[in-house]
Amino acid sequence: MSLKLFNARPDADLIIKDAAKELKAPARRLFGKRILSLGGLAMLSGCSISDDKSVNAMLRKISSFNDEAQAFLFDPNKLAPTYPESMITRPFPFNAFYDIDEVPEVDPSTYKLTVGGRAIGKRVWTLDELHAMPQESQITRHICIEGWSAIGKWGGVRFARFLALAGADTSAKYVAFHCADNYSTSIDMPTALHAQTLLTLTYDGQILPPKYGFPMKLRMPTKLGYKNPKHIVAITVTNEYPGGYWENQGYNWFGGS
Ligand SMILES: Nc1nc2c(c(=O)[nH]1)N[C@H]1C(S)=C(S)[C@@H](COP(=O)(O)O)O[C@H]1N2
Ligand SMILES: [Mo]
Repeated sequence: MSLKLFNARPDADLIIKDAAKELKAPARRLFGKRILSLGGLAMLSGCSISDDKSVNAMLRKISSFNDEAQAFLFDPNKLAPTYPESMITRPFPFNAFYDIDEVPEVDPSTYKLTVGGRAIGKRVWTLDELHAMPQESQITRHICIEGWSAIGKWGGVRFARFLALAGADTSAKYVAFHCADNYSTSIDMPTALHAQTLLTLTYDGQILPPKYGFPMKLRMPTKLGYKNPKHIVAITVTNEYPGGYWENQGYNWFGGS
């Protein structure tokens, strides 16, 4: 690695911009103040930047460093802001990796939620059983990485309570979700146990409509939109990194908001 090489890259500014996107403030400010150069970045990550493959490897490394930093900075006791009813965004936006006319139809009479992996409690749940549990609601802001945010009201079961009844090993690292539309995502255990993480069954006081994830959406105001799975059919508690639909395509895994 020579400094000449770093400076020779005509796309150095673009690479630094990409890397900056992967980092959250205050690390991002180091770029703004020009304290971190492309060369400095390569040295920090221990990667060479001689070709595009190694640049990608470096960006991936920064992203996983970012996951660890975010996990470290996550305060399990800090609550995300909540809002009054008057601030609810109407109509609330729909988003998925397909158009609204392709929203999956889940049959509530045959639907079952399964829990797998590191859990020794109840493993199969019907919707009636989930509705019979104590319900909470929250009015919070959903932030999508595609550049929009909206305030909505979701109601359901506190996920920490659900995990306790499922006998989940809460010392495990990850909780993974598989959805009826084949979407998937996974979260860290501290976020799974956060007080505002709800297994939601309703939207704005009504049964969750198909477009918002019937029969259930895991709602986390501490995480970006793509980490909030809709149409969940299976939950797995695991120590093996599960990834996810967007995460496998390069979205940051921790995805805090
Ligand atoms: N099953 C499933 N869950 C999903 C998605 C998806 O495509 N399928 N998209 C995610 C993204 S990127 C966003 S922004 C939100 C959108 O939720 P909404 O339609 O309720 O606004 O759902 C998230 N959960
Ligand atoms: Mo999103």
